[in-house]
Amino acid sequence: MRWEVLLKKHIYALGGAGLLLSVSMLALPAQELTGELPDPPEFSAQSEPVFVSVSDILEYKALPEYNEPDWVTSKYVDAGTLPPVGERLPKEPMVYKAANMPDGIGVYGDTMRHVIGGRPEGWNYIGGQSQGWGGIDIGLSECLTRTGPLFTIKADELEPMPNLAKSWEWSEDGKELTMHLIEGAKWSDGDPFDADDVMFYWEDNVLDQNVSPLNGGTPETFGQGTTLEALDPYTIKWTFKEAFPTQYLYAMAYGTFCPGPSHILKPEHPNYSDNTYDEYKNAFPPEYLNIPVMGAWVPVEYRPDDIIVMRRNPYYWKVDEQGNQLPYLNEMHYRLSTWADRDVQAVAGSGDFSNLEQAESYVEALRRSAEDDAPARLQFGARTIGYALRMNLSGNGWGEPDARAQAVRELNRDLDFRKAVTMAVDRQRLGESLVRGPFTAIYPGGLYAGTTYYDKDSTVYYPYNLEAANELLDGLGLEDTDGNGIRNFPEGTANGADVEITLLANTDYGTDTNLAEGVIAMMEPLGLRVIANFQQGTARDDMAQAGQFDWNVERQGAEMVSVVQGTSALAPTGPRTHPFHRAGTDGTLDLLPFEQELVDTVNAFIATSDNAERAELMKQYQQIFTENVYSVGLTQYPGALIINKRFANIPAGAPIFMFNWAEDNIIRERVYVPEDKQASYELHPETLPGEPGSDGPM
Ligand code: BQZ
Repeated sequence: MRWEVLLKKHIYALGGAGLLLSVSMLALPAQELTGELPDPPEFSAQSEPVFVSVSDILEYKALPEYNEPDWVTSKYVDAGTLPPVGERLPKEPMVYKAANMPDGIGVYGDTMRHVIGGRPEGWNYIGGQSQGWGGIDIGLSECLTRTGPLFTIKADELEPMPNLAKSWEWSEDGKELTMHLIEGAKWSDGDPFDADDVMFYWEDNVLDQNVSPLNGGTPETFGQGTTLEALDPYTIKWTFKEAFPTQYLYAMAYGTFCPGPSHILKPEHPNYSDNTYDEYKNAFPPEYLNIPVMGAWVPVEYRPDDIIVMRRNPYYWKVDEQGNQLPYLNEMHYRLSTWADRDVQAVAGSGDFSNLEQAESYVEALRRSAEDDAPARLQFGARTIGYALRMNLSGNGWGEPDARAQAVRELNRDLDFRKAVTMAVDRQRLGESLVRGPFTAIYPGGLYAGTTYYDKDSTVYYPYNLEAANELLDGLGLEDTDGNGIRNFPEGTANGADVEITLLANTDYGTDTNLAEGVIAMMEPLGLRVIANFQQGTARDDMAQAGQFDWNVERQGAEMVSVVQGTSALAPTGPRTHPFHRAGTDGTLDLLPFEQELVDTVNAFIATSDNAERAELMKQYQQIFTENVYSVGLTQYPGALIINKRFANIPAGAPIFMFNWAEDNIIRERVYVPEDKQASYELHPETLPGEPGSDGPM
């Protein structure tokens, strides 16, 4: 109790006269400002993955015979409204090996009931629309390679798994990569999947500056000057500037190389129609049902603010070793609610799946799932959920800042300013404000403790130190000239106004706004007025992408966990690859010197596959990042997968987030419910998707 009261008292004092106090502690040497980073509290993941090779999981092979649910044969094939399963499958389907399935070959039936907090904008993923997240886009979109399940792969064999690209080979000099697409696979409406779909995504969406594909695929995501061409309907060839940039195979996975149905989208694209780019992006609203997909389930019903229902894809191109066409589950539900409700419904058993990721819900979820009659099991993974305060570092116009915002950008670009902010963040208190117990760790920023490339000795930590923080701001000449407790810009900057900073955060998550409110409160003793700009998910994402923020509190991506996934986002390696520093109005990046070092380090990492060299490069990255407070780490904690106990084939140790989210990691197409446990939740039993754009299932 004592320190809290103390702190409270201390703050008020500082708030009023703080500026005076700090004068006396001038010239504290820099190294005095750093300190020993406390180790994260002991917290062992509840189950370990079974580490295997990619070839233990799957292969591409023609099988003597194929099967499907009996009702598909009797109601559709025999009725002549659907070709026999053998004709619907590719020459060599992807075959999942039974030995790698935790519970073996499955049976058909049942539904997985997801609850999500997002709302679908429409089905044009490559045109930039979100489908509501929570596993919808992950389930609909199949990509050239796959990385979600890589948490089970032996570290020394780590490489993206084949998917739509079933094999590839590098040229002698490593500058060319020839990829072989799965042959004879079809979209869920029976239209052939081939290089046309790949090239439409690349040429008319990634390379087209007027289109921003969802999840941020840009030309630089695959390397400056990289080209892609189709050699024939099932062969594509990449040409890179550097040799053997195996790194880009990760970028060919979810979310940056997942082709869309060109036979449906191309006619709507401005290059092939009179449509505007906006009309192209919005050409397939959520009401448009049966959009062709390569994924296992197709949307057949949409009730706004209520539910999206999906039915099994009759042309899905993956089977088990007995030739049973996947998926095993006939239906997927996505109830449109909130992310917090997802946890509640999963532990209550009225929902089937949740990524427990909001620390505020942990205690209740743990309590409920510990009861004997709990419908769901909960398994914690490693600490891969992390939040940071990110400052917009563009000084040359990204997001078209006004005079006030431009002045804030200049402060953001000042190391002493960022140091002051990070030292005013009391991470212990911030973590405990979310949840007590061994969950949250003191996170200074950069790569996460406990992850592959993390090195503690390379991590610079500026402990909580309000006095020194105020002193640094004094040193920047930010005086409270009008005595209202808020520092002012120096004369000639933003009319000497109060230093006011807007803070963007996502209202879809309590954790995001709680942390943001914590930051706002902790900046007050510094004499900085931080103003909440809390936005709903999609609006927040759009503002963040467009650079319309001074600061934002954000849950970080996979690049901070695995480094190898999303690598190009670790530094501004291209004009539109980085989350908080993108090109200004003149298209150039005004990088700070240490940022250039980070870019060079990341590019060197991409250009080598030598593990020792890579580990060394990431130590340099961590040192430069944390020493320069590239972003202000707020907290880091483990997430937990909540899954209903009736489901089988859930891999042990599946993290909710590593290379991708659990909706990908658990390989849902091979998840099943044993016959005796099946429930009757199907809303459209024994139906298949209808014609693209038609109402409801067939
Ligand atoms: C998981 C994920 C699956 C996006 C989204 C959402 C968007 C972001 C992020 C997570 C949700 C869930 O995260 O929180 O548990 O189901 O969907 O896609 O936050 O607003 O833009 O990056 O993945």
